[in-house]
Amino acid sequence: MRIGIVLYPTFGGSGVLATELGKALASEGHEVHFISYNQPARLDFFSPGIFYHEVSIPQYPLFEYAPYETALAGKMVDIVKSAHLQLLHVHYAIPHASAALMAKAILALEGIRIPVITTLHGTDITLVGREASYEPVVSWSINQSDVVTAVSKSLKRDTYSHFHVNRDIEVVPNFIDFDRFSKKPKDHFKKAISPNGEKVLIHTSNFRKVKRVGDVLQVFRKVLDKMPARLLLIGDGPERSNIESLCRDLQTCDQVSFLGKQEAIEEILSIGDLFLLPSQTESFGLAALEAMACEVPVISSNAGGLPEVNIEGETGFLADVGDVDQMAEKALYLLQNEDKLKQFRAHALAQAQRFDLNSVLGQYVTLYEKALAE
Ligand code: GMT
Repeated sequence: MRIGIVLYPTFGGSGVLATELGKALASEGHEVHFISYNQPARLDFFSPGIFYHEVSIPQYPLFEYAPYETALAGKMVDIVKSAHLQLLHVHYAIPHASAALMAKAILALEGIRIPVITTLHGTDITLVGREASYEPVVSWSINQSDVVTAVSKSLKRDTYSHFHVNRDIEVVPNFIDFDRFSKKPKDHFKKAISPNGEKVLIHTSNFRKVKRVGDVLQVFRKVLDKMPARLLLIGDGPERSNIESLCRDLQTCDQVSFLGKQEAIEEILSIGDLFLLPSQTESFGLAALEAMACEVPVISSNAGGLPEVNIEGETGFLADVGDVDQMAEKALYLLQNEDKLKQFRAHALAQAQRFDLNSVLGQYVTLYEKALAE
């Protein structure tokens, strides 16, 4: 198949997922054309069968806000025609779905049929998409897409409850590539981070408010009150300076390392004992899945799709959003009990294996075939 993938090029979950999906499709022999405003973060190599098309947005003095959606739709029209694409798979509804539908309508006038598959990822539904000025366009583009997928049952439910949607939504979960994400022997690194065998807690995110990174620090403070430990914070974003200042207020700075954006996350996860994800909302929680694939149990909130990924009392524990006491109590329960920790590590890996890339890839391909057949 010749597939166009429209995505955000940043380190965010939807962009990472879309890039990995495209790479996997290409390795199965499909021709994949990525369309975005920048080179996607994990697409920095050459591979036959993978193409990247940059959307450039012409500037004009009249524009206070450059019309990205128009430029994106125009680019899609161009690439569908020149590369003879058979379908467009857009990741994150805003503005990718409506731009794809605009391209589809333009192409229809020329007798070209191009199905649009829209994957809803999370904040496009639970947060920003609900804004009154976006909602009608998001509802319309979900209803008009040929196939719509959501990354969890929870996100599917949220879509029906927040939007005027009257069509089927398929649940296709996030996936993990075990060729990359598995526990690596990194003893030298562990020794450098925790020379006296301190337990290592890890959090990864884009440091937006929705991730509640402050809760990560609060939980860590409570753990530190009972035992020596280290906290590794991976990622960067708007809340970073607030978190640094909270780190000073809580007197945890000597035990916390801000690692910034990291490419080889699996190597860092390999030295982890516990992963913290206390998000306000989380449609799936790809970061938790990546940790579990590296045999790291998870303490998370019970928001959104997290209970579908992190199984209470098996792969980790869940608590209400903001309940840092409960999260710290459960963290200590595991960190102070070697046998339990070992058992939870094994369960975390087994649960991650249910989201193996190879099985989820097949689900997308089946949906592509269905869209092409209609
Ligand atoms: O929250 C992020 O890290 C970014 C966001 C995105 O769309 O780029 O991630 C969302 O999509 C991921 C991939 O499907 C999910 O695993 C995340 O749970 C989801 N984030 C939220 O719902 C907050």
